Amino acid sequence: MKILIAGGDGFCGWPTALYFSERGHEVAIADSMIRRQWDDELGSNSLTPIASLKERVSTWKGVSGKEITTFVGDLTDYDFVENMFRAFQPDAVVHYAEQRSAPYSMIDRKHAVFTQVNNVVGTLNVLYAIKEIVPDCHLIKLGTMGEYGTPNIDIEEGYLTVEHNGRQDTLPYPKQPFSFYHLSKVHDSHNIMFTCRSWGIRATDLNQGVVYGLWTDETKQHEKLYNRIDYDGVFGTALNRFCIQASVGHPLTVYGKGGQTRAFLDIRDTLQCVELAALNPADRGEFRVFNQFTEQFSVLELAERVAAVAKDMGLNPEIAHLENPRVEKEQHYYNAKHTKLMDLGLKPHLLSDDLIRELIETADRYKDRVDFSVIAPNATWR
Ligand code: USQ
Repeated sequence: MKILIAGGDGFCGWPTALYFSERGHEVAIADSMIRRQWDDELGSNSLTPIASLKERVSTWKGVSGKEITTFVGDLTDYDFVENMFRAFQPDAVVHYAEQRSAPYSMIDRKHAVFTQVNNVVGTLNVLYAIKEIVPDCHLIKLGTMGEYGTPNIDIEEGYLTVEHNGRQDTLPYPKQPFSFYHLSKVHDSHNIMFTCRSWGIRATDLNQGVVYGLWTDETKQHEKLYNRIDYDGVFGTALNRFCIQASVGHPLTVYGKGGQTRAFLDIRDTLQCVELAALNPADRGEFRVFNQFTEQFSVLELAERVAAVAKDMGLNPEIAHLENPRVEKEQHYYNAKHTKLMDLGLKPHLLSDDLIRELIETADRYKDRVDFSVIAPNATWR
């Protein structure tokens, strides 16, 4: 299969590109390199040192003998998108190329506008390129569990069957997202659904939870293949941040009470899920939605898990309850369905103490790279 990985230099995209390449698919990466510029803007960095995209793909060629094509450019530039689609003619596009941080989108007006323009326009351009150039191509779009928010009823996979005034219909599940970033993915979902209905596009919206972990079979093979891992208050996410904090002796930053419950998955399962979607494409005109996660945890539960492992390792972890910079429920009902990927054959890597230990050890190896001044959350929702 010819697979285009948009956002293929990022935390999920890079390991996905290697995973498909390893399995014999013809892979191309599209990336504007903007994730690296956000590090410069925020004065932050990846815990692990990361090679340039050029070095990454040439190292992969050396290690595996396999070629990955790269297209460096921005999806909001339609000339770039059009030329790339004409040159590569993908059978599937895995679309990660979005601004994916909720706090970044909430910094100020400029960052909110940037996030929504970047994400919504980039996806629209991909939809037009599919329609005009490769109408049979399957769009595998990374959405987010955060599109649903935290309703007081079970969360279904994309759709809810509703009875109203004696009539029944199956409708898109109501969306109550957490941030301007999460809203951008809601807007994407609506645009994609519309083009499935109007143009017969085939699409899968993967509503992914919070991804944790770092290492995959491929990224482990050479230090120039290492993946990035974020620990700062803007791009770092709950579990990975807690492991790195425990390792370097920073209090674990639970926001508020910590009863916020979210859906989580191991990065190795991200790769499996995307592969399952690619190998079992949506039909023409179908807008398919999968909830992509394996377990749900409250933030405090995760901090306690990490603290227990860290203690076992002889560390002295502390859990801090910081004033919550976000506007979100800190105690709520949460029960999200996630059977569709399991039905396709997903074999989950559930959260283990071994994985937490490995992350703490990785952070210890690179502790000199950790800048304490970027750990605190600085963007507020208010
Ligand atoms: N949180 C803390 N302490 C921290 C970091 C986060 O208590 O140090 C809390 C937040 O308040 C929130 C929860 O943990 O309640 C999750 O926050 P997060 O920063 O780990 O993840 P989030 O902002 O939700 O975004 C991440 C990814 C995003 C993806 C989303 C999936 O950055 O791209 O869409 O996870 S989901 O959470 O299901 O919406």
